[in-house]
Amino acid sequence: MPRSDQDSFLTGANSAFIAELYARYLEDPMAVDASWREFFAKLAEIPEAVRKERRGPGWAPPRPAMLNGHAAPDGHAEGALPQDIRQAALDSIRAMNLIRAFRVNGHLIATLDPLGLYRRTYHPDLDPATYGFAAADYDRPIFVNNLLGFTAATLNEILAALRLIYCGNVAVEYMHIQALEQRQWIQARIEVPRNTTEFTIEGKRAILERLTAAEQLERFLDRRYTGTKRFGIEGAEALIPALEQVIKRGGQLGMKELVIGMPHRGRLNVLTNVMGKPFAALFSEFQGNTANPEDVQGSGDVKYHLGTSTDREMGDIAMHLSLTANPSHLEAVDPVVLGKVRAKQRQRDDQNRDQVVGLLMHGDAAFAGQGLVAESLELSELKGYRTGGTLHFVVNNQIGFTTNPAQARSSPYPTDVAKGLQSPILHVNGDDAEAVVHVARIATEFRQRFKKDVVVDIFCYRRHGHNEADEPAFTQPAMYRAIASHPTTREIYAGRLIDEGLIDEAEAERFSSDFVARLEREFEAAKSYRPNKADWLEGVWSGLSIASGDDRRGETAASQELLAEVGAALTRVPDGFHLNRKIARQLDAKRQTLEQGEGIEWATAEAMAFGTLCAEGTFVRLSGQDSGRGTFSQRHAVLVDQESEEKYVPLNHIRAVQAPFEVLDSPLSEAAVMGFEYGYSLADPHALVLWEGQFGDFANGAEVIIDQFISSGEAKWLRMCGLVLLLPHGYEGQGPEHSSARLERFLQLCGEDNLQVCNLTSAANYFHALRRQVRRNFRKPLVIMTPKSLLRSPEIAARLEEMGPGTCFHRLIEESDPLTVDAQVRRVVLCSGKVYFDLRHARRERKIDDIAILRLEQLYPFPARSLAEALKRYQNAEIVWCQEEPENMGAWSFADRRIEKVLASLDIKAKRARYVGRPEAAATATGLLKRHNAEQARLIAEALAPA
Ligand SMILES: Cc1ncc(C[n+]2csc(CCOP(=O)(O)OP(=O)(O)O)c2C)c(N)n1
Repeated sequence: MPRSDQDSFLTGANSAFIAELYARYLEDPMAVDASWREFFAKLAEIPEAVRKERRGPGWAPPRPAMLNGHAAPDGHAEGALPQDIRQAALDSIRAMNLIRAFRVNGHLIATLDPLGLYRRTYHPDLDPATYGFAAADYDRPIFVNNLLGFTAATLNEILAALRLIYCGNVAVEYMHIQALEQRQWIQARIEVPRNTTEFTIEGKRAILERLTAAEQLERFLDRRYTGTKRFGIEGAEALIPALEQVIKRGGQLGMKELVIGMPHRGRLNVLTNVMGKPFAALFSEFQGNTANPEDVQGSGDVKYHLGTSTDREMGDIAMHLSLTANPSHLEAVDPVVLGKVRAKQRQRDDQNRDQVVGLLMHGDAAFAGQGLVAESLELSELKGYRTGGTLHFVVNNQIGFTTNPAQARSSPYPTDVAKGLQSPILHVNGDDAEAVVHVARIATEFRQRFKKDVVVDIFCYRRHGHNEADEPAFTQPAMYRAIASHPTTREIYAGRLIDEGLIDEAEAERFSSDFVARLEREFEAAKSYRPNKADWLEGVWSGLSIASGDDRRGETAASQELLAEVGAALTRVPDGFHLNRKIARQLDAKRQTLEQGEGIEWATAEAMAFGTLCAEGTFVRLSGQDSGRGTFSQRHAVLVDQESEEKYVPLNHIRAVQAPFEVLDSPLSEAAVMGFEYGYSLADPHALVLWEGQFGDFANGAEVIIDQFISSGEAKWLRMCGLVLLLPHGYEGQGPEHSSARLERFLQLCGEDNLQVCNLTSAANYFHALRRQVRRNFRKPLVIMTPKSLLRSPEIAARLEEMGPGTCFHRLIEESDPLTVDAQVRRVVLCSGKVYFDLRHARRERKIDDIAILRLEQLYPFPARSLAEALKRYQNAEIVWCQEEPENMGAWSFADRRIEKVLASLDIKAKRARYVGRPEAAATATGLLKRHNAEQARLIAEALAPA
């Protein structure tokens, strides 16, 4: 069907144009465009009723067919008069444009707001007059070619159907979707059934029962714990039956597991009424008891952040549900959930991605405001991150704390950010519980059918203040006056079922009293409720345990045979593969170092760690910006055929049966990608999962993920994670933004054995650190400061035997140059990272033999025992801490007191370390290379200065 976006399309000149086209068509059907040909042909089959109407009163009597000077030939199909057809064509085209306008913009006048405060009733796009219809046109039949299920219908009938489908309590935005099949599916799904679901009586009763549970739980909490924060769901109770619908319909369509993320609002309700957490457990937490057994350590967290998991059964449907614990930071959990979904899909071999599905709930202000939402949505279709679509439910209570939508966003809806993803947006009035369940069903079906994100936007209200102790009338008096007299969703729905004669008042009341009686029983049980176990080492985590002791090397050495096998695979390409010439030379050099067993560069040692793990059956996943090649062109984990651009990943061709190596060039996001990898590592402790920063500096774009999840997740939620962060770090004169990964920040986060922070200067140590991560019986996040200019340096290169039998990771590397006798060593310089090589180089050049230099490869857990062991030799030496970072950065503040403690335990002269390095600074580094060089020379000179 030809169409135009212009409102004037059907008026004046265009009407003559259509007549002209029609005349041409009658002369020669092939003379007009195929779509017009089809249209006129269909019009010729116009039902008799429509034709009669057109010839009847109110119509001009048939004139001799003369259209713009073209005589219409006689005898066209079924003898309809051209004038008649011309008018019918105009009516049809007008009606079709009107229908299209409703499909695009019907939502603008939909009855979405339960409070009716922001309701629009008119929009010119939806006014038939805009398309040329006059008042007299409303009652005559119009041919609409099977749209809306009509062949022909009056304008009144068409409008009634359109309002029902597009402007009622459900409003669907989908015309922005480019995929025709998806648009057509939604159209068919909503237009023919007039955008409603006919629920069975049991279905309706189930909805009321869930609404009752949602409402009564909040009331009960309000009564028993008046004034305690619970971020109640009141006003959005329909969310609860909607989630039930996802489980039910999803189960029918192959879902087996839902990974859920949600904010504070309604969380206690979801935890209990959907996830099945015992009410007694919740009440016990309200009474101030911990969620975990007393003997389990950790800080614990507030009750509306806690996660849980459960198995739900509904008839013959079994569904595993896991609600991910999250911090207050709204939306930060989004990518974490996505990563978990992806990992679980791999575990289940869910290649179609229909068994494990992510479900995210959002507040309207947060969904529109937090950039992490857009970053997370962008992962949706990407290789390596795709999860087959997420179900999003926005609890759109039209307020964010005290902020109105007009201040919370520039876009018309909070959901507009998802339009870029071509997701359908299903807006719904939260007071119409059936409508909410209906859209939840459509969303579930759409996700399973098209494997795409879909958004349900529940327009609702927040019955109380932001939390229950807050006074909302300070800022929104009119809204809260309306809410005060507004019936609850349950009351509305119970009334509807009573009106429909399905239940009576007494039964509705019984729904409530039965549920409250159950809550009372649970309340009593809560008094003696004791959580009997922490659930953190179950399922895929079983067999792992809590980290303990100081000896944490693990078995990380590889056999010579395995090293040889991986080395061979690393330097092998398939026959006929057109290798880039430079890469070919690099591979030759690599082969040589491996054969000679020395000079093995950083990236090769890394590949050897990955390769040995994969060969041993451990899946390795590395994700970061440009990680395939490596920011510094050092990795080349993916080789590209120079003719066909086909990709070849040598580490996936070590042996016939091995675990895969997945290396991903991530989108240009830090927070979402790091969050995703964190989620992945939460769900799969047996994979080595790594996130890499382009430069370490950029990791602070993901600070929320680092602070709120990686460093504290185990203490808050008893959730271990073995994620590795690779952060290029080192002062090389590249300016303030390519020097520092902010080592000091990570060190400041260290406490309670929560992290491992390394600043590595040896490729062999890197090999062992990576393997160690998955070769011990516990998991801890590992932050590694990695080299830049040193990547290809022989100084950090490894010997093959340093990876072989009998070798392991070293937290501290002792002096290895020949020096004077220990007692005459006048200074010990302690350092970490790249500065070691500058110091050693200068010491060798200046032929100094009475200064020892020790490297701390791991800063946390601090290797106090090894350091004490190393320092006790140097009876008479002073101790210097030397770093290239400014004094307020780097490891100094962290190391100072720990070194002091070590010295206090020793019977040697030195009692404290002296600082040598750059003075404190606001920016991490100078932007001027000359100044950098001068600073660096000065600090090296000072560290090695005569006494
Ligand atoms: C990242 C972040 N910034 C600020 C806050 C403080 N805060 C908590 S709730 C809230 C309002 C959230 O509004 P909305 O997303 O609409 O959810 P609602 O509470 O209305 O359900 C704010 C600003 C937060 N929790 N997280």
